Amino acid sequence: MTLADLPLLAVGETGTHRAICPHDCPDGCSMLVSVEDGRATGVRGDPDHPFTRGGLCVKVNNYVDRVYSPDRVTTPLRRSGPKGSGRFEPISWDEAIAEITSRFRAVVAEHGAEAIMPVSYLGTQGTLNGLNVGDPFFNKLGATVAERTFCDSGASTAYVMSLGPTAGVDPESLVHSRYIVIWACNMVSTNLHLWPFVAEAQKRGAKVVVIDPVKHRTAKRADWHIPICPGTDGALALALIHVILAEGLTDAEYVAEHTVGVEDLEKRVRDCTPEWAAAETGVPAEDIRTLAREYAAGQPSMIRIGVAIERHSGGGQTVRAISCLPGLVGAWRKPGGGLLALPLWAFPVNWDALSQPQLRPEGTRVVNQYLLGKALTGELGLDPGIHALMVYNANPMIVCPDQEKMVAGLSREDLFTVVSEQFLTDTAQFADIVLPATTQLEQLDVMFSWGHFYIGLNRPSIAPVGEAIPNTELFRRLAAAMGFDDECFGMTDEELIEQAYDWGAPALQGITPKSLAKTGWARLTLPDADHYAPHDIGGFPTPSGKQEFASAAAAGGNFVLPLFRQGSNEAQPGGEVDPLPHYIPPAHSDYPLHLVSPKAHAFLNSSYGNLGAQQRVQGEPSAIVHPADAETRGIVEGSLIRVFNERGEFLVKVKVSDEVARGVVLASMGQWRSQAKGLATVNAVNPTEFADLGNAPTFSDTRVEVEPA
Ligand SMILES: Nc1nc2c(c(=O)[nH]1)N[C@H]1C(S)=C(S)[C@@H](COP(=O)(O)OP(=O)(O)OC[C@H]3O[C@@H](n4cnc5c(=O)[nH]c(N)nc54)[C@H](O)[C@@H]3O)O[C@H]1N2
Ligand SMILES: Nc1nc2c(c(=O)[nH]1)N[C@H]1C(S)=C(S)[C@@H](COP(=O)(O)OP(=O)(O)OC[C@H]3O[C@@H](n4cnc5c(=O)[nH]c(N)nc54)[C@H](O)[C@@H]3O)O[C@H]1N2
Ligand code: SF4
Ligand SMILES: [Mo]
Repeated sequence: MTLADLPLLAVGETGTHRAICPHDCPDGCSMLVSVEDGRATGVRGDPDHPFTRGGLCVKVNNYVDRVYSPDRVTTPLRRSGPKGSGRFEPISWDEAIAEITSRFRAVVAEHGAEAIMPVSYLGTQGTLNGLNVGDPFFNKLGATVAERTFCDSGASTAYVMSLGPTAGVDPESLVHSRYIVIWACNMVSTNLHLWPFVAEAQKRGAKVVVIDPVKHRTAKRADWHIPICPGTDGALALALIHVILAEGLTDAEYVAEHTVGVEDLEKRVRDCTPEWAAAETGVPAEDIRTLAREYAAGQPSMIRIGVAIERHSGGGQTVRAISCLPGLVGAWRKPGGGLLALPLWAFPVNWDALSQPQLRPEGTRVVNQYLLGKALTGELGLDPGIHALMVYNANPMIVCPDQEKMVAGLSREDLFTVVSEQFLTDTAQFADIVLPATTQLEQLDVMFSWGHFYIGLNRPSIAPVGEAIPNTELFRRLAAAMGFDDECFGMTDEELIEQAYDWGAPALQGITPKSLAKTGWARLTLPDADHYAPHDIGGFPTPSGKQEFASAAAAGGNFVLPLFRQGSNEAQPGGEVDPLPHYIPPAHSDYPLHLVSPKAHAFLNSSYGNLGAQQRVQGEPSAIVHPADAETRGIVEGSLIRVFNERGEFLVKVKVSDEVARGVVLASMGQWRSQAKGLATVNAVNPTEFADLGNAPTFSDTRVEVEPA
């Protein structure tokens, strides 16, 4: 079966084409693309898709302006000025591939293959072109394995330790929730299409609680906003457990039948009183008691954790503690109850087929991309050092900490850097070779979602702009030029789709690439959201089959899931892990203010940070400082401030507002360095320390000082 021969609109044919938004966003929206005479003229949300419901978002509404932006990279480019000057000259694809492969070969000959490192993330989250697209090539090459724990790795490790790799609840079931706790997630900005389900529940009488140091768009729509000191959520969660156990608010039958370790948990939280947690978190003890009582009584109750929850020293244990709550109160019993984190596990993705881990020489070293600045400047003591870098689907200059070191590293004359991109990002500006990448309207892919249960097929609606190619084609060309002849390197996109999923799996009954080509998307074959309570009678994919308060997997030590490290199961991060959840306070610092750097409303990570329409919505780069903190520092609204610590500094305009808790500074991420006053953004001050589990970043564990600039 091939997709090519289906009676569907041909690429560029006038009419309405189907697509799926490519972005690293839980919503996975279904898009309709209008095409006239080979040119896309507009995109809109698919009204029939139960999650998209006819709307996209401020980032993607004008996607065609991204596709046809005059700033698109449309041919391969070779650097023609000093590193970082942004001066390039066009070259042919043949020249580009020849230069890359000859430089790679020279590096291998002189330093060994581990001197080459890929850097990639989720510019597109397509199954083919996304996270794992380069893995077979770099595994075969024997290059340094890139560990990619940017997002949700720590939370995923913790979640799997507690519950196993379960898809968990259906996000659409939230309409049935009676009590919804949105914990470290600015849903209205970052998971917009889930909000209507929450709003519907709220209309039906559910109480919506937001736990967040920031009174953001979502908090303003909640019934109760609980401001918390960043990095202390673990204390709050343990105190909630304490109250639930001490006051006998558990679902005793559920606990007895479907959970493991409640006696040990009870001992563990004995001293975690609301008063203790109040001192840590800044949340009054009476509020903690009220929250525990309401959460336990409000069945079915739901907790939606955001990604930021993992981002501090004890982030993993925080997720472990939070994940105990639904088991204790029996929230899993009914649709609308449980824990919503990453429903990705519902999709039967064949990760090993995507990564081809068996091609990798045994014992190949692993370097985490968060440490890239240090790796490039020699601070990690790597032997061999990194001499060639290939960046695709990522903008490390903006999304990684240690920005000053990143600049220093990427400026090295003896480093050969290739960047595959749609735009000359701050990273691409430092490349030796830039390669033009297609957008979603120009490529074929199958799309899973980490925010709903619909799989989708994205067929190309227009021909590639200029000489842009999909990532799959890029790695086919590189592999051919390197002489790699394993079967996977010769596969077409259609063939890659066949092996990317277990199409015979229960979740894909009646769904094939061919059927998806017709319908665009399909709900996984699971019960509908009104009747879906996957753990109503336990059945967790853990060693015990129960929810594990005391986790057998945790007792085995810390780990990073293989999908975040090119399929590698070797050399997992060290460190024993207490099988019971516990509290790890934020790291010590001499700087007084807590900095959080969440997502920008109008950018998608750093994507769109260069585009006018989104810049206008986002407004000038700014930081929010609490009025009391501003006053003691002589900072006035609208002025320029310096945000700094021992690692670096950046300059932004200040907004003085009690939207942030006292002692908290907010500077959203995504702004481009080249457009920032002082040529630095928020990741100039963020730490490279890992959280306790899954090598998660610690963005929410950053302390700074601010002063007038
Ligand atoms: N508009 C927009 N949408 C996006 C993205 C984007 O860049 N822009 N990016 C996408 C991606 S990749 C992801 S991972 C998701 C992430 O989306 P979310 O899960 O919403 O994560 P963040 O925006 O990082 O942070 C959410 C909230 O966590 C709060 N927070 C920070 N530290 C703490 C803490 O220690 N405790 C508590 N309780 N709260 C804390 C912040 O104040 C912020 O309001 O969004 C996706 N959607
Ligand atoms: N301070 C701070 N830092 C953070 C975060 C935070 O909350 N605060 N969040 C972290 C999180 S959750 C994430 S997910 C990461 C995100 O990190 P990244 O995934 O690196 O996100 P982007 O900045 O959007 O960069 C993706 C790049 O890929 C390019 N691209 C898009 N599609 C394609 C394609 O098909 N092919 C190729 N070759 N390129 C393509 C885009 O143009 C864009 O420049 O950032 C992390 N960094
Ligand atoms: S970025 Fe998210 S909300 Fe916006 S269109 Fe894409 S999937 Fe939908
Ligand atoms: Mo993310």
